[in-house]
Amino acid sequence: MKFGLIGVPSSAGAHGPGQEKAPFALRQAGLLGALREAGLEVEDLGDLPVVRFAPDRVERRRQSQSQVVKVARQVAEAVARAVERELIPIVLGGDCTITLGVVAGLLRHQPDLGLIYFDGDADLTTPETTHSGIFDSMGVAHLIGQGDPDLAHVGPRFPLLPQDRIVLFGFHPYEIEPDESRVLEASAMTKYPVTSMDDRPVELAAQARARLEERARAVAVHFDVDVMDSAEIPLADWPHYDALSFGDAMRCLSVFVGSPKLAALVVTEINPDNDPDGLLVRQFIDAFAGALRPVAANAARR
Ligand SMILES: [Mn+2]
Repeated sequence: MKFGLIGVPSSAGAHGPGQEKAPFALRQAGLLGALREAGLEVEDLGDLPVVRFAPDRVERRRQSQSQVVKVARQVAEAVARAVERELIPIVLGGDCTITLGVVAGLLRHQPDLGLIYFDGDADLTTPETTHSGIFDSMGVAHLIGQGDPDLAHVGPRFPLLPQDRIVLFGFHPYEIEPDESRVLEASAMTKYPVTSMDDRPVELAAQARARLEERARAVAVHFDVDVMDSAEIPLADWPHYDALSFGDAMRCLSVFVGSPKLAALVVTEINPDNDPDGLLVRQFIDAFAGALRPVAANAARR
């Protein structure tokens, strides 16, 4: 069991620039060494081309659509190549739309795929319902076949995922727009809003993982750092308050990546501009490598 690290320095689908700097900041602060020290065998597959956010004055409700689609296609290629070599991709974003590319790439080899969407948002807006036109808040909508046809068709099938193969974990209801809320209520996705967790998020993470493992042969994990409380670790591009604590989020992450069916891990929404002295990124790397330590133990047992 070996991992392939892929950097996606893109803020094409973001609310503003900054996230394109994350792979460099994580590498610079020693991510690779920390993962290896945690016992993981990791091959560095390098970074895709840098794509920096630019406002789109023409397509106001589909901001930078062609760039977002292009990046997702490149991610799908890189992920598929890694899987061909039997590496489990660890993908460093970049904004959340890169997960569409990760899923598209994984599906080429494993159609029986489930996704844990560990995120402070449900990302269910579409160009029809959006106020911003920013694709970063539309990822899940496109996974289930809604929204922009080009983006929803980046993979080998449409829709990319059946709704019952998606678990939304950690989204905050106060971040959900009324139109999203209607989609969410009617949907067959498994939902764990952060407001339902009380003092047992880790127990619920295990339950969520088990429910998905029952349905799918492989499990991809999307981890948006905005699922963590910005009052505690303000790394996310778009701050979220009243969210999971840093510690609880890392314990949940550890449960998710501990799945014997782990197919890929995506980390999104780190904006190094929020961390000028680099201290938060280093703190993040320590905790992140710690969360992945059990994966190394699993690998040794395989
Ligand atoms: Mn988010």
